[in-house]
Order: sequence, then C-alpha cells, then structure tokens
Amino acid sequence: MYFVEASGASIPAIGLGTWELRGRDCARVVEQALRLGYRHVDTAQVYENEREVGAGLRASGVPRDEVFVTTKIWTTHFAPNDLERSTKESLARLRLPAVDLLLLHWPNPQVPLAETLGALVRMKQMGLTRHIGVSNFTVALIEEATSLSPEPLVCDQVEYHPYLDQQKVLGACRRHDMALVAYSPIAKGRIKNDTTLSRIGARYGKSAAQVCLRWLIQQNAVAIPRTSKVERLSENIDVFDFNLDDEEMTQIFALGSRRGRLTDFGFAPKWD
Ligand code: 1BO
Repeated sequence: MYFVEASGASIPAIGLGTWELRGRDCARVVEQALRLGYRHVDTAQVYENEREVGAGLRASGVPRDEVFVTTKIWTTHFAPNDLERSTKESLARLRLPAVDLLLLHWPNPQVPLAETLGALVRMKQMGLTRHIGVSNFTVALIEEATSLSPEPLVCDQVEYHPYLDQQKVLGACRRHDMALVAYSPIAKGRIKNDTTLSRIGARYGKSAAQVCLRWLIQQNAVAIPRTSKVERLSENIDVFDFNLDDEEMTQIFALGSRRGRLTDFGFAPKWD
C-alpha cells in the first residue's frame, strides 16, 4: 500500500468510502475490504453507519493500529460543546477510544469557524483523534481555517474525479501540506464506459476505474471509492503496479470541467 504524507499524517492512498452503505451490508463490506488488504476506512456521523464500520473492523481481525479510520462531524454539532459530545458519541458507536482522522464534514457559516476549529483541536489534544482536517472546504475556507488553527489540518476531503476540475483546491492543499482526499473518485460509476479511460486502460490491462484511481494517486491524492461488490473491492485496490505517462495524465485532465460536480446541496459553499 502506498501512503500519502501530509502534515505528519500517513494516509493510505486508497481507502474504503462508506457513504450510503448501511446495516449488515456495510459491516460485511468493511470486513471484506480489510481482509483484502485495505487499511483505510472512511465514515461520517451523517452516514449512520459508524456502528457497522466498527463491527466490520473488529470482525476482520486486522489489528486496530494497522487501520486508518476517519469519521466526520455533522454541521449541526459545530458549537464547541456539541462537537465534543458528538465526537464521543461517534467513538462510542465505533467502539474505539480514538479515530485517526476527525473532519468537519461541511462548512457551516452559522457557527464561527474559529470556535469550531478550537473545539476540533481540543479533540486532538484530548487524544480522541490523531489528526484533524476538513471536508468540502473551498480555497478561501482552507486559507481561513489554516490561519485559525494552531494544529495542522491534514486534509480537505472533496469530490474529485476526471470530470471535475479541482486544480484550485489541489493547489491550496499543496500550499498547506494537506492531502486532497477524493470522494466519488470514479464519478459514481459514470467513468465506467469512458472511451479515453478505457483506451488507456487497455494498454495496461486495467479497467477505466483503475485508470481513474491511478490518475488520482499520481497527483498524490487519496481516493476513497465506495462499493458493495467484492470483485470491485479487489479491482479498486489493484492500482499500484502500473504508471500513467505524462501524455495519458494530460488526456485525463482534459476531461475535467467546473460543471462535472455530482454532489451539491443548498448548504454547500460557493465552489471554486
Ligand atoms: C452528505 C455527504 C457528502 C459526502 O461525504
């Protein structure tokens, strides 16, 4: 497994995303993923599956200290006392004393960012998480957050795949030694039949999805594809034995635009 280093954190470059995985299916997929060699699992309070992620982790038999576990605090818990209480509730559901990475799930302009970050930093100081970071933050918000936080923010987790141009956010992450963690890295399956990705993949005996994940890794991004199918779990982690050349990287970059976003909500920030 390849690791992305960011502000003192070593994050396995491929993780299992669990958004929309629920109940027994979620526990089963987490367990299988870990047995297949995954060492990074991503969950969130709002996914309502932290219990199952914890159960899958225990069922896998993989020692806790070998797995990088991320959870995210929902925006309604951003007032300092709520943040501490809800972090402890997440840990209770996961049945873990601490996570590896604790993120603010989306920006929430209703609570001053300095207060929320102060509380997030305290979670690290209290030993409830090894690292802290943000998710769905724009460049302006990354600049604000990094200037306010006395502890390093190790990542911004955002939607990123070949159809969505994220050069500005990538640039901000690089400036601040943060990892870009890509959710929906295979564009919710839309890249499966992409002719450019399939043609490149044919050269290496890889699928369009594998080319897409490789393209992310070669930018030093972390990718957290979600799937409930075992064969896809294996496929998504089998991306460390080939290299895209510069020309292929450029061809994939050319697929991106600002219109390629798949996840947007009324409460989302004004995107870059
Ligand atoms: C509402 C969930 C978005 C991705 O984590």
